[in-house]
Amino acid sequence: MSCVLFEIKNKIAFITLNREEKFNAFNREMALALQKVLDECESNNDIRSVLITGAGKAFCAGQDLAEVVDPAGPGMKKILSEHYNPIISKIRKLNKPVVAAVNGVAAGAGANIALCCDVAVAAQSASFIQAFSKIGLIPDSSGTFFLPRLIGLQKASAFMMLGDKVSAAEAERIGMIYKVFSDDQFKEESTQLAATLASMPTKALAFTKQALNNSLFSNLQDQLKTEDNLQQSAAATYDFKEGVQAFLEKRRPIFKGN
Ligand code: LHQ
Repeated sequence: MSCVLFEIKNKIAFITLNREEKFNAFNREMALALQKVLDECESNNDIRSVLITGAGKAFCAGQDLAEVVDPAGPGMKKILSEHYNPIISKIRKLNKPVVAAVNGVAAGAGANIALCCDVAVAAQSASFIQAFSKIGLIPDSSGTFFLPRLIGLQKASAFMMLGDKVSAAEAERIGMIYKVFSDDQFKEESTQLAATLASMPTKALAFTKQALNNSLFSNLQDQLKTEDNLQQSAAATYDFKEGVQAFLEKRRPIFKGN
């Protein structure tokens, strides 16, 4: 069985981290397989939203710690540069919305991969742990970039230094994630969210993502220019014409993603 499952259905790419017995911890094989399917999501025009989840009880327990001490393993140097950093860059650059559907515990790099997605939702029983300090590491996989921006420096510092377990409800309350769904409804609700995103004007969402990426480091004047440029591109799409036409005709728009 493959360590990353990939299925395209109704314009949604479903990616499932699939090392259930290891709580979907990343080894090299899984990290490279995830990169491969993210590339497919980028290039395949039939895909209009992406949903990442975990098989079984956990979302992802971060790095497989057995691999770190395995003399035949990739070694510390490659783990960030060849595994996690390309995954984060691919998700942030992906020209479609990416939903993290956090079905269970998300620890270490697993938590931070979820938090770099465009929309992170969690099941009521899920939790988030910045597990790094407990093993003498620093938070990586973009955690030090996104977490303080999501929840502020104080809570980010405390969670990262203490390695607290943050419940899904708390994560929602403090703005770490978008929403919590009950365990019963989680699969259905997170799929519905991905379906809604897949029905929206895909190019406008990609330009929105580009503008948000830029906003993380720009000043107001630069950001206004970025919005201006991207808005010209959005206004040139079919979906923009359809959206305006549908409004004027008092009907629901049918977006095609181009
Ligand atoms: C695991 C793991 C795991 C292997 C659960 N590895 N087997 C970057 C730079 C370079 C190197 C290092 O890494 C990184 C990035 C990182 O992600 S560092 C952080 C790595 N992750 C952790 O430190 C988390 C370790 N895991 C845990 O703290 C717990 O397992 C959590 C809180 C995730 C879940 O706790 P429980 O619900 O009590 O489950 P469990 O501990 O019993 O785990 C279930 C199974 O999964 C168990 O296997 P077993 O055969 O005993 O049933 C664990 O050994 C295995 N597992 N995490 N990271």
